[in-house]
Amino acid sequence: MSEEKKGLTRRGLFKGSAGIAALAATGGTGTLGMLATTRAAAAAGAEIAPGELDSYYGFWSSGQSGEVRIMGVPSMRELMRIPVFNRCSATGWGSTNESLKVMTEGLLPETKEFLAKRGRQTYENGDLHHPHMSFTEGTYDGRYLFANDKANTRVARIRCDIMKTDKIIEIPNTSDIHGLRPQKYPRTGYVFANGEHRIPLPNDGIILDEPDKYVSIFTAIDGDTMDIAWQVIVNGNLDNCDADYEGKFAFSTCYNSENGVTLAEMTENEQDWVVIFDIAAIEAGVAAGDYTEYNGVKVLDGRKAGKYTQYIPVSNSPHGCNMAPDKVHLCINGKLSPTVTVVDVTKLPDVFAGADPRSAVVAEPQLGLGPLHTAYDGKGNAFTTLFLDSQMVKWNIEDAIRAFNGEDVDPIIEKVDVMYQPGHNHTTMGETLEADGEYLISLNKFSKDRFLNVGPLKPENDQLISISGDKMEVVHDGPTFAEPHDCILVRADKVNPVSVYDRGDVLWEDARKQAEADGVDLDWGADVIRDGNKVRVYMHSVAPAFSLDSFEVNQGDEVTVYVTNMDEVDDLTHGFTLGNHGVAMEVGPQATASVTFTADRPGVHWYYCQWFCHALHMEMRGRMLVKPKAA
Ligand code: CUK
Ligand code: CUA
Repeated sequence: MSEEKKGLTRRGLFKGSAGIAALAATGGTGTLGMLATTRAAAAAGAEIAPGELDSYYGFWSSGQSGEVRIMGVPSMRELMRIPVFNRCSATGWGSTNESLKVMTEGLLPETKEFLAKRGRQTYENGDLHHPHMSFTEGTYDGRYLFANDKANTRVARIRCDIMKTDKIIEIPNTSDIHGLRPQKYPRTGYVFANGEHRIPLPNDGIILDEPDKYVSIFTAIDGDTMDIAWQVIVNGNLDNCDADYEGKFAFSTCYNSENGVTLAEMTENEQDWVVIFDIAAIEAGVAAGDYTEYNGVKVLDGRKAGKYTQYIPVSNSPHGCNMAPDKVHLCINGKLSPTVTVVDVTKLPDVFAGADPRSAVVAEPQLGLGPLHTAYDGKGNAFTTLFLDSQMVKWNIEDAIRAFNGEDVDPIIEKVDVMYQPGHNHTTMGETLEADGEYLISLNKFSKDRFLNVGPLKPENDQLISISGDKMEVVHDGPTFAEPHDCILVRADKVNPVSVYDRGDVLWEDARKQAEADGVDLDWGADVIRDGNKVRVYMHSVAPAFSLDSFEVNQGDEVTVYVTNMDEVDDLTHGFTLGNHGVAMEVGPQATASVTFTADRPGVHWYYCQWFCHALHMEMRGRMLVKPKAA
């Protein structure tokens, strides 16, 4: 990667006051009255000029919006949105046959039935909290992103070559997938997913208001096939999770050890747990048949501490669960307690061998009010969000251990105000062995007065903090719509998407098979095939025209339109929108997309290309002629 791409050139240029003066003189502001953050951004190299590329990809969750967003960091420019659990008017996600296949094939049979009764093929919403990239040997490998849907108990996979979702599976036996992390070593491998809310197993109505019989389930998904490898029943509600750098353990924070159903019951105990999963022991248990099968999944019982699970007591209601890139320390964020509990994962084999679970705790610094999540700079320091204090606290892990051992040291290095109420934070490459300590993101739940008032519903505020110097410096404020919980910051050279699709892509293999069966050329077709009351329309597009400028069907026909974009040019996306039928889809260069609908409205209906592709883009259109049924 070039120095330019990494942003080092600018960083070098603008470091120090001389650089800032130079920027003020040449930046066209006319005065020296630059905003404090602009000046700080320039000083930190966080300002990216027009045409310059960012040094990191940011993959942002969008919470209840159900999508993943790609950001450029440090510019904080939003580059793209990847529809996942939501529907998308621009791309047709949720209405094309290709996207519906992804959205429906992994649903449980009873869910399909439930939705079909409501005239739907899939859910229309999702609550996506945790997007994380696949790993090889402890660092990002650029293959996939995985993400959870808390609302409808699903896990999705996004292909990073084309930045589209290619698999969505519903997780049986559990309710509301929350925490999600990929296995870091030797590779992903497993994707670990926490079922947050406790339900009866099976949840068939036999057990209702008997909360002591509810269970929570930890799921391991095979990231290559997106099949469920195994599940483990645990005690308490699972919240967030992570994995170690040796492929031995996974961890989950666990609240509600009281097994309560009301807030008062759930927060009654002084202590909750972090659950430790021994991966090799669980695999051996599966091989030995020590499981019960529910919905075709092998479910092991880890409710009692034993060979599969251990429970390390921590303060009531912990939240974030973050493995440090030093390969040793796991931070459990206190939430209701002002502490972070530091577990030394090298001591976990002793715990499984019978040592006191608390013997693995090596530090418990008091950091401030409402610690939710922790990120790392790869230099021994940790950064923890303080939700209630609206602060980011930088602290040193070794100093925290020394203080825990009775030495008179303060592990806290610095606190900086963020606006306001931060949830997740994330550092550049911070959840990998290549943590580089350049930038830190604070995803703040409230923006209050930071932006123009847009009514009662305010945006969130994502702040970028430079951490490469001695002092933390907030260098950017950025509003975001509902609701980033989590993000990852990936060095740009780790991600290498294509610009033009491969005609051999599996995405349209169903279309390819149907075209073959119809004796039609999917690539260059201009054909209308009638098959009873089913009509298949094949057309291709080369700017600025579709290969069919009209086709005729009968009222009541079930029509499938296949559009193949034969342009081979970067960024030359066409589309197909059929007026008054709720049909619109993106067709990328060298891609095929298809959509099926009933032609129930007699008359003339125009279809047009909805991505501005050419000087004659407005002329890129045609007519569907629908012959009325004989009266
Ligand atoms: S959770 Cu939202 S701030 Cu779903 Cu990772 Cu902590
Ligand atoms: Cu093709 Cu616009």
